Amino acid sequence: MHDWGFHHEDRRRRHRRSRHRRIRAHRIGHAGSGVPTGSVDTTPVVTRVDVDGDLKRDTVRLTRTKVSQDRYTFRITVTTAKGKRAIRDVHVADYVDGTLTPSDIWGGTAHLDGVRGAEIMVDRGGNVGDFPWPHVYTWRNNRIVPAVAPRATVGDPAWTVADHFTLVAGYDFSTVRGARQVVATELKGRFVNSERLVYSGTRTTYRWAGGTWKPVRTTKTRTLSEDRARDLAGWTGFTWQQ
Ligand SMILES: [Ca+2]
Repeated sequence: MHDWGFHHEDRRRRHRRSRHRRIRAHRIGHAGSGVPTGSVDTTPVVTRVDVDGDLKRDTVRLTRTKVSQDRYTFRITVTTAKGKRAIRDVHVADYVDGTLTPSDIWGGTAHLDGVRGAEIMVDRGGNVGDFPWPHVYTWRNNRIVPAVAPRATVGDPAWTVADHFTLVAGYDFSTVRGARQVVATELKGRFVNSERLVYSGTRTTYRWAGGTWKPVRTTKTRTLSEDRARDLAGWTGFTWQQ
């Protein structure tokens, strides 16, 4: 039973690695044949979306500003349509070899909370390990600040997203009677025999009120099949814009 679990994990990890390689190959291909093998393409990610809520599109850039022995510094720069600029530095541990690029950690932009303007997501996990470590940033009072996940704290604002045999977690966003709402799912996986993995856990509904996610109710799930559980993994109800 245990062995099977580890095989399962290996398989997913291999799958992720090969996908990652394909994406990287694609990007290098895009940069043209002049990129020598082994060099790091640190081309910024640049996108245009309204961040400050005035309905005019702003420019969002994610750049890699520094690599030290044990961490990267990436920088989010938002330049508004009116020309205001705000920056936020984001650190990512360097477990590998200094090759992480802005597009590797870029998650996209999307309107999540009840304040007008898009949020910005980056994965501070740096594509290492079995779980992403998403951090979301938002525009408040001319600054870019962490958008704290429901149930999280300013000190540890990360969102919990997983699609793994031990844990499935995700967020389903919607607008209900004019109010933004999110249902956070956390399910633990359990093998009932060597072939069959099931999940159970909680789903908590939060509503945006008074500038924060207010818990509304928590329900326990029944025992869910692997397929049903995985439908609840990650970000649903919207699409991160690249
Ligand atoms: Ca704007």
